[in-house]
Amino acid sequence: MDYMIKFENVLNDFITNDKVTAVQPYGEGHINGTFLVTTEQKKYILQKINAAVFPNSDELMDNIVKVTDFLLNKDVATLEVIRTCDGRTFTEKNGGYFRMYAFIDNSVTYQMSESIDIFEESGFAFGSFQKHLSDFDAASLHEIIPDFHNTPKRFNDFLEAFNADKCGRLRFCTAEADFIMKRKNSLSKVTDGIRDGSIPLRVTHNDTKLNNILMDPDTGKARAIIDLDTVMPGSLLYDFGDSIRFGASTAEEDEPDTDKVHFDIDLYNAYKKGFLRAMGDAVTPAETELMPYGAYLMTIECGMRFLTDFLSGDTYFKTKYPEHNLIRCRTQLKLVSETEKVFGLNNTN
Ligand code: ADP
Ligand code: GN1
Ligand code: MG
Repeated sequence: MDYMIKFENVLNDFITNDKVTAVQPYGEGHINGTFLVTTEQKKYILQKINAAVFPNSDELMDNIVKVTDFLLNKDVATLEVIRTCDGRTFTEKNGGYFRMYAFIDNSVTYQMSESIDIFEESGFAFGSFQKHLSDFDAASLHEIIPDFHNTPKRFNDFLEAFNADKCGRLRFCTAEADFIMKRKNSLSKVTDGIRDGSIPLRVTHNDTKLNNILMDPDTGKARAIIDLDTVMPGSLLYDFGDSIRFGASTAEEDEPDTDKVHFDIDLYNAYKKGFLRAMGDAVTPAETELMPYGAYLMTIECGMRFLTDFLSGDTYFKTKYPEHNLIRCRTQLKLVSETEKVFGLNNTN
């Protein structure tokens, strides 16, 4: 497909006095359509916003501008939203919504922890991100995806998809569904804690996987935290746990051979060390105690979401083949059982 031609009218809205020389699909995100745009003078990231996931582009971009402006005021490197020629933060073209970011050069993203140091650095980067946002006005943010990490609600969504079995796929995943069902009473510690005040509500990133950090391949240091679509009020345990579920695994999220997938306690400890180095004593004792549970919770939640999408016909996450969401679910459930063993969590009561 010639994306240069396909997106010509979109690019004309953002780029003047320069000539686009190439447009190609970029990155491994599961949600938006991401393209690297090369011009004679610069590089950009063009994104087609996933309108099914983010139906309100105005509110989405309003959040992102607020957060990036806030970080820039603190001299923290962050995404730079490129405006359209007439000053808008996104444009609507051909029935889609498009935005542009400056391309952050000399950066890489990792699909798994290639070394302990990389993962520790990512812990420091996400911890710093959370610390920088500790005085951000949470009330000024739109709740872009309500109940994003409401795990009991995610379980109900799973149950609905299970009962509907609208694609006839349940017969391929009864063991996985059963594994999740057995844990249905173990999913509410964080939502309960937020409700009764024992866990503080903070401004969190909510999608802290390793490929949402741009790293400098030469220095091994984080350049910027990206994918700010889901910055919303939440728990520190969501950010901590989601990083662990992705980065403390010995394999990629969609490794088909689950024998290669293990929860690695050394990676867990390295991330925790980096995260706490950044957060200092801002972490409460209740949060510290629940860190292993947070890792469990975010991993089973994600496994549940992949299975829900598999049962519903792959309408949410981008997939490359028909069983992709099931394969992803399996890696998460393998990690869940190992996390439970390592930390002695009893979640099947
Ligand atoms: P998704 O919401 O689909 O995950 P992301 O915003 O995370 O989309 O972008 C997908 C990938 O594109 C990232 O993992 C990263 O590799 C790359 N990317 C995104 N923004 C930039 C940027 N400003 N500079 C360089 N690479 C970027
Ligand atoms: C999605 O957008 P991306 O690929 O960084 C998803 C996360 C999941 C993750 C699983 C908005 O993240 O919640 O944990 O896939 N993002 C959204 O890999 O749903
Ligand atoms: Mg992403």
